[in-house]
Amino acid sequence: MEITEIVVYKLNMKMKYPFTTSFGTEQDRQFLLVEVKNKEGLSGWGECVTSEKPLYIEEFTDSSWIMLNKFLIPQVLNQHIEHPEELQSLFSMYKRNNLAKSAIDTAVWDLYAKSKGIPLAEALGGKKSTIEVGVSLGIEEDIQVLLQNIEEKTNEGYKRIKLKIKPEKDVAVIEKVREKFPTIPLMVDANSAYTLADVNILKELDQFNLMMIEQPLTAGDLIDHATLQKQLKTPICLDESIHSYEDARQAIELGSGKIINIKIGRVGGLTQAKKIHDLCQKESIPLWCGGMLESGVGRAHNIAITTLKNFTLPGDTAASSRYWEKDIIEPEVTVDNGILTVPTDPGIGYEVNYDDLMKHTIEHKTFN
Ligand code: OSB
Ligand code: MG
Repeated sequence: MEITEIVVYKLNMKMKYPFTTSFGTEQDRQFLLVEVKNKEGLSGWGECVTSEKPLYIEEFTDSSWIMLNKFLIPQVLNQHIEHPEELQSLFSMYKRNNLAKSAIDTAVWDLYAKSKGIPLAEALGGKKSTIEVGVSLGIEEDIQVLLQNIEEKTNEGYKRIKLKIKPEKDVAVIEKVREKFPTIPLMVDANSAYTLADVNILKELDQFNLMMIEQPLTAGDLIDHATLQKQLKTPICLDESIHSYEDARQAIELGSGKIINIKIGRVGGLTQAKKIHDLCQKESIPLWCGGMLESGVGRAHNIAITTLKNFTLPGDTAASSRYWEKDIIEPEVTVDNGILTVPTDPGIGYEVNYDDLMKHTIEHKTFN
């Protein structure tokens, strides 16, 4: 594959509903798409799943824009690349910036699969033709609104419900949820809002038969999570603590959690995601695929990686309509009773609608 042109698009896309986590509320998504083109005129697409502000992770849309333009794109433009795994050595001298790296990595994987005429899932070694998915629900001021949201998503058939929590919006909320929905598959995500000083609150969550507690402690931490896991019956799932294969290996060795949420962006792309997958499979650590409120492009990559064997738990890849009035891909991602059918067309298996893309694009830059 010879990559002859790369286009970076900066988009603003308003979600249907605001989404509130322990770190803030987001409704206007600002993120990047990367299109890599080869001589034959094929396009591969990747999403840089940043936000306007560095609230979830240290990267943000403008920092990734610079990272891509100044450092990463020159590494791949007009290069001959046989396989997407070669990006590992092309990018390795640049530290972190995984969301930016992932945008190119995923686009090159898409282009690679398209050039072979096979679905991305197959190129990654995935075998599933359908995947089970859950949904992540934001914090609500009004508990009645939250209960209604849970009822709606449960009726739609999502395979598990994830609730965002933060201090003061935790035990009492989950207690009310469990009163109304005693048996639904339920988990919580704290996005690093607690410390070991809150161990008593976190222990109280043990009584609600939760599938897991996601990232209760500081982003990047492995040691305190290991201390906490020893005191909890509920499995801890790591999100913001896992940025690489080495993080995953050390987390498993330390016992920092029993489950890992893989986000393709956070680990720097599909090659790393697959490597972490293989390690976790060997170590009997179940996985699921996390979400970053993606457009259809990022969503398509999430679907493809979830077809790997050890993604045994339902992830956050809900239908396009849960986020968008109209997604930028065709067809849009649909979910039927919690089951998502993996596309079979080459590459990501969805077409980017160029008119819709340009409607949301505030700036774009072509490299050739
Ligand atoms: O922690 O998993 C998270 C959204 C933005 C940033 C971080 C997270 C999330 C979600 C929503 O939980 C996942 C989704 O529906 O895409
Ligand atoms: Mg999370």
